[in-house]
Amino acid sequence: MANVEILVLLVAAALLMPLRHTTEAAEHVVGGSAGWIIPSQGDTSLYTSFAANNTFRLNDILVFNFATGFHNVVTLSKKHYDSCNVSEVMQSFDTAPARIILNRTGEFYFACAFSSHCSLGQKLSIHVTAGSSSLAPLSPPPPASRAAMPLVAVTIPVLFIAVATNVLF
Ligand SMILES: *[C@@H]1O[C@H](CO)[C@@H](O)[C@H](O)[C@H]1NC(C)=O
Ligand SMILES: *[C@@H]1O[C@H](CO)[C@@H](O)[C@H](O)[C@H]1NC(C)=O
Ligand SMILES: *[C@@H]1O[C@H](CO)[C@@H](O)[C@H](O)[C@H]1NC(C)=O
Ligand SMILES: [Cu+2]
Repeated sequence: MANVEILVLLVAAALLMPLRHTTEAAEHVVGGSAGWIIPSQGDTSLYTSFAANNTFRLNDILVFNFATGFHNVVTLSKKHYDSCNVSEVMQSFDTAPARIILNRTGEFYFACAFSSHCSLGQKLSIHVTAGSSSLAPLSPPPPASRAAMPLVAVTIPVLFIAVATNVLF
């Protein structure tokens, strides 16, 4: 009898595991270990490749690490982002680390408003998608590495159910 109860608990835990996984907001550290800097001459695609390498979902968090007082983070319109015009900003984050919640879908345009830093490549544009999980129907087809996750999430509960069924019947 006790064994059956333990199995039921295991099945319940296995079913809840993927749920918790998919509702967690991801944190993205902008520029990785380099942080939020003026990219070096040989690495001007630092932030475009960072944007390309990440999937940003609603309520994910961007973390900008920089030297407070030497850089900042501002949000801009697309027009001002494209021309690196930082005279009119939407929001300004002046203290590091700046943690910005991606609280809507669509494009976000970030730059540093310190003199000429934006034109030197300290700018980042990202696209935020609605799907908060890889199982969401609206999200684009997941890349191969992500596709493994739902498979594991489905396989584990199925395994437990199979074990439980064998014991019960
Ligand atoms: C993005 O991925 C490419 C290819 O894997 C890698 O060379 C590059 O360093 C990555 N860039 C960042 C900012 O993570
Ligand atoms: C920058 O944007 C402001 C506000 O929209 C505008 O008045 C100014 O002319 C722009 N500067 C340049 C160099 O385009
Ligand atoms: C997102 O958060 C910012 C503050 O960081 C706020 O100004 C903005 O109105 C919020 N947008 C939505 C859609 O809630
Ligand atoms: Cu800067």
